[in-house]
Amino acid sequence: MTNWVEIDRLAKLWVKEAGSRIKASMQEGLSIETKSNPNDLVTNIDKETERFFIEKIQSTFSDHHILGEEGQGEEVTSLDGIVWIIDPIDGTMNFVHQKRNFAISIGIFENGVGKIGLIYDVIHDELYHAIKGEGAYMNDILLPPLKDVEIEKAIVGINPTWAIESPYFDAKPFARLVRDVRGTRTIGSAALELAYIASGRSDAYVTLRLAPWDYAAGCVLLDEVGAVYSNIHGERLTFLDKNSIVAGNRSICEKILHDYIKGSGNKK
Ligand code: 2AM
Ligand code: CA
Repeated sequence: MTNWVEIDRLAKLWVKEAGSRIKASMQEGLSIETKSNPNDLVTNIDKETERFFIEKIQSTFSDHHILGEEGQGEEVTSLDGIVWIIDPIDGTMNFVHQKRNFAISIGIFENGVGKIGLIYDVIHDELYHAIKGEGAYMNDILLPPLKDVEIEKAIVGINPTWAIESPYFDAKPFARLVRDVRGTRTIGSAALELAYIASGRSDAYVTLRLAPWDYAAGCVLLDEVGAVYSNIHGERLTFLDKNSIVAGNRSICEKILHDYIKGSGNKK
């Protein structure tokens, strides 16, 4: 039988070690490249951190699979078995420009079911972690179940560009949402957006395009506090392809999906 407690112990150890390495590297010069567009950044530290995890996982759990953002693991085309879904640095733009608000994000799945979620806010030394069915924590603090919140009192994470224009979706419902909520925030790391929902710092997160490594760990945390997540059509998220996301407090997500997004024009 799979020893999830032992996997969790090692994963936490490696996340902390990787965090220390990232911190140390920030004293040195970064090598920065762009990927899909001029604002999609990757650094030598993203790649080195991913390699660090790949080496640790492969030498300890030879039968586990690794789906990493920088693609240095194997090509993963199925979620059969145990799959580590890794973003070595989520929020690379923050890492490069702001030197804070980036995270290591690791979701460990078994046959498509999220079993362990780890999101490590390196600079604040805040480790959000969960094992399925055993509650979510921020460091040693157990995170309580989320309570319903009215939309007028909600803090919602959203990138302002989605409320201006989008290649995928009509922007008007997002502009209305931005007007109606108490406040909007853009952290710039999807993993931290989800960790903030799990810890009650934020009530929802809406975004039109994320990859599985951006949200895999966060979904494990969200399950443990009674939060919900889907794509913007209210359908289940998949963990091998890109997805839009509405995540957060159940009451807010239902309202966003039903009163704001439903019936709006999807451009794709
Ligand atoms: P990254 O820093 O690991 O690239 C920024 O709002 C959030 O969106 C970050 O979590 C960022 O992850 C993610 N992101 C940025 N560009 C993306 C893209 N082209 N596809 C999917 N997610 C992206
Ligand atoms: Ca990344």
